[in-house]
Amino acid sequence: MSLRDKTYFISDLHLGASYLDTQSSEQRVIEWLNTIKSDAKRLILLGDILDYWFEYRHVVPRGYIRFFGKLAELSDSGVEIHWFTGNHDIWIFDYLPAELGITLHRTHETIDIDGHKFFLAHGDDVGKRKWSFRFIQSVFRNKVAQWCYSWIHPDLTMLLAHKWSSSSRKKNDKKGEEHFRGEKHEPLVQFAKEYIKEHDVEYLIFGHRHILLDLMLTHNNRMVILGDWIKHFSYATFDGNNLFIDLFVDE
Ligand SMILES: [Mn+2]
Repeated sequence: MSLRDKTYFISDLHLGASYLDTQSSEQRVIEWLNTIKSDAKRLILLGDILDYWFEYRHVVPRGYIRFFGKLAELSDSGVEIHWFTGNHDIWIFDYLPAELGITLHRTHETIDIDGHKFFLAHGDDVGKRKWSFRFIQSVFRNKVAQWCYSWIHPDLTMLLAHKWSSSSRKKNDKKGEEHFRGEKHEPLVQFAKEYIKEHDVEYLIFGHRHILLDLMLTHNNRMVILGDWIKHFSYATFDGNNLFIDLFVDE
């Protein structure tokens, strides 16, 4: 038995997205989870793990059975799992945390990992954002709006949600949004640079941008944007002393 001492980070799997082969992407993540289960102490899911999800009071959407089962298996075996919601999986309420034994985080948080301070955020609720994005976000997070939404038939809302998600992805693709725009033009880099002036953190880890970025901000502040599981299949590992970024290559 190897020692369980590692913390793993992934984000932006977008499982269930209509533009992905859901079964094969789910399978790939499960294969990766199998490789980490013997030495993982902690697993941090940094948002947009599911492309769309809405928990009703008594009913939950179809799909993701094997993925959820694997998370439950890890959690039952003692792996501490943290799920930070992104802008695609905000509507996780009390079902998944209870069923899977995970800790849910609705916003960015600084947590201590093996004596090191990590600022963790999906990345959609920090830094400079368009007013339209902020507006939509405040509606999505509004309790009354959520309640009203829950009374629309799910077959309809799910259809619309998947259509919206795939059209916004196409738009981003067209605009070349998913490429590094340079430090000055990356809101998360700008945010991190300001944040470390006033806060005592060593690592800042983000998702959301679907780019792979590993940047030393100062000699003791490092920021990472985790990439995604659509084209990068990337993840980070912290072993208590060092942070590594790897790609999960399918064999
Ligand atoms: Mn996102």
